[in-house]
Amino acid sequence: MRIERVELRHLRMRLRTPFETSFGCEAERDCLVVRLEAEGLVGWGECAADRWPGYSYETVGTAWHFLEEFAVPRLLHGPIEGPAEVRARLHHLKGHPLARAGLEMAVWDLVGKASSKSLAALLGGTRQRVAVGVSVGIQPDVRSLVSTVASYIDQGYARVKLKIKPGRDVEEVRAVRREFPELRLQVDANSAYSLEDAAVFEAMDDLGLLLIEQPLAEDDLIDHSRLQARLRTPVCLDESILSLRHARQALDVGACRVINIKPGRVGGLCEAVAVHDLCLARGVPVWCGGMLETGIGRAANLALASLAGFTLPGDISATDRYYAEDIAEPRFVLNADSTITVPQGPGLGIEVSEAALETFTLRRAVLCDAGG
Ligand code: OSB
Ligand code: MG
Repeated sequence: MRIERVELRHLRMRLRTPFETSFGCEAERDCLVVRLEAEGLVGWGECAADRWPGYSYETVGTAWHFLEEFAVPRLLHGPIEGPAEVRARLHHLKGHPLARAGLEMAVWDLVGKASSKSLAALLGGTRQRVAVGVSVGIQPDVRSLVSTVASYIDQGYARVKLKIKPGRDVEEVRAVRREFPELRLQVDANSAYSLEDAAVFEAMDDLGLLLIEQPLAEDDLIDHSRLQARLRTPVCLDESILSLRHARQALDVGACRVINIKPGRVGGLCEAVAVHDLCLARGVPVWCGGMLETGIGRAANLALASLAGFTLPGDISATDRYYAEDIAEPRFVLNADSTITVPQGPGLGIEVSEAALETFTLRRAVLCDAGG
């Protein structure tokens, strides 16, 4: 197909409640939305980079630069076969996985619409509903943490992830565990610790956690393998895994026993499926992480999480948990069994409201094929 027109939008959306992690607190979420036009069809993609480089070095600003100057011109140059070709055309460019994933997602949406197949079907999904949980930010104090967790359990979430940071860890997790002895519980440190803090994680080893996510620095597989050797609880890597190669090497050196797959972080859905396939072949459980996406990115995450190897609940919560107003319909709702239904319509299976989009837009650019 020939991509004729590309529109980029920088959005800013207010979160229902501020989200605090070890790298900061945000009340608004920025992202970059990609809209492609090809042969009468429209494809949507979301780049999950944020306003500032807290989770990743990428920001909406760097993604915009990468897409506008380098990636989009390569896609506008001649017809493309499909998503794998996006990856191939950008192969000689370094870095910027979140940016390239946003562009690739929009091509997946186009391909799905052109072939009347859902993204889940294109990726090889095997289930219609996926098990999900909720990621709970750092709260002002232990009491409000316990009551926030209680309210999510009341809403039907059967798995809870607690964000932790130095000084706000063992005691808080213990308090939640004491209140909810049977809860499927896990923690995420977003790389805030070093190996000298191993005692913190050893103290959590008896709390029956499903996993400990990204305790140490993102570029440190060696210390993660030393930490994992000291724990019975599986270490799960998020920030450290930017590609299939990282996943293979992390497993080879015993740096983790579980992997959080985010299509954005690994540069797109093609690479995400490859990481999934590797883990499935090696018997390593995976789950789909989240980045506080809009309905666009969440639809893609649901499709990905429908693959057979996603055996742990994803960070894919109902639309209500994130935004009072979203840019896509339908809104995602939590089923009574702590699952969310995978969209079945063509492509991402959602309708994006251009009017809603407009209200959140800070900046917009249109790029067309110079040749016509
Ligand atoms: O580390 O998993 C993370 C949100 C933004 C950036 C990084 C992370 C997160 C979350 C929230 O934990 C997951 C979600 O519900 O989207
Ligand atoms: Mg994480």
